[in-house]
Amino acid sequence: MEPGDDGGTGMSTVTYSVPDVSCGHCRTAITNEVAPLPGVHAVDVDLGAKTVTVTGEALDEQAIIAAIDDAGYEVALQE
Ligand SMILES: [Cu+2]
Repeated sequence: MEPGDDGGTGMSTVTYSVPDVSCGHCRTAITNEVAPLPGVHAVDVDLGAKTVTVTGEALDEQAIIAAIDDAGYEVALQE
């Protein structure tokens, strides 16, 4: 999926690799840190793929990385 697939509303999607997520607690901890950030509309933690996908407007990639780090997880931007 490409950023901007939704027809130009300014929404984009960024996926992060978070290798240590393993259970619902991880999902809740990360969601609670990332969801309140400016522009974030949705946070999807995939426990199988070990990724966090954030959808929103004018996302601050570094702020999201810092938030996941604050939750206690190693994180990298997934290319
Ligand atoms: Cu967990």
